[in-house]
Amino acid sequence: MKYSSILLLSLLMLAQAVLASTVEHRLGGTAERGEPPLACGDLSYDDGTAEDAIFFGGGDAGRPNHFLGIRFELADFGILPGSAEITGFCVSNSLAFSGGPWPNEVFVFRDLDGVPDLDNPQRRATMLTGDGTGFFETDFDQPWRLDEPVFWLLVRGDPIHDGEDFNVETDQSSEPSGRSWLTDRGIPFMIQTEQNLMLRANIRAVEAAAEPVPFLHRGLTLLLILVMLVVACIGHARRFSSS
Ligand SMILES: [Ca+2]
Repeated sequence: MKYSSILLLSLLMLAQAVLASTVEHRLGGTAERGEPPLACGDLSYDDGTAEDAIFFGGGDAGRPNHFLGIRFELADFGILPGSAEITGFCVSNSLAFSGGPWPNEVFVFRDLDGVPDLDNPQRRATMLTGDGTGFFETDFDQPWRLDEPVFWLLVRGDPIHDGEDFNVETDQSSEPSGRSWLTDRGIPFMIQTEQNLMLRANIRAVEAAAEPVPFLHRGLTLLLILVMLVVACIGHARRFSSS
């Protein structure tokens, strides 16, 4: 193995170790179970029951380089790009924690070479979770058409929630889907989580637009009508002259 490869591998292992030390799990005596299973959402990678929750040590919901969420692949659900639009989301809220609920900002992003296009959020809305009162569900102001095979749904730090806590529940009883990601230092330090984050997308089918009548067809139709009128006039004139 080349020196540069060893260095890169070492840096990645160090990054994961540092991140693992800062990302904490919230279960352990303080949580009470609410209303499982999660009975909302159209696209999901979780089994509907939360075993745990993740946060970043507390008070980091105002920091944009802290985010966690899911990379949805439409092919996983047999959906063709352009045939559906995301209308909103739903998120698990079955575990109650002291101090909750907390407002967190949820964003929809395009995929840009395998990572979220953070500079161009497509949709956003605020969620409120952490008190275990049942799932939270909301619609975006406008739906967003899913024209590409992948999109991201992320809970991301935003200055409007400065000082608030992150709180995203996790399914740890089913196999990791490989679609859940998190970071506390931006895109270069994103890692896949073993837990399936319990954030779900709500979608609906896009109705096919009516086929516009081509201009050429309209022209031919008008020409045909004109010819029929001329023929009718000529026939009428002949009958009139012969009578
Ligand atoms: Ca579970």
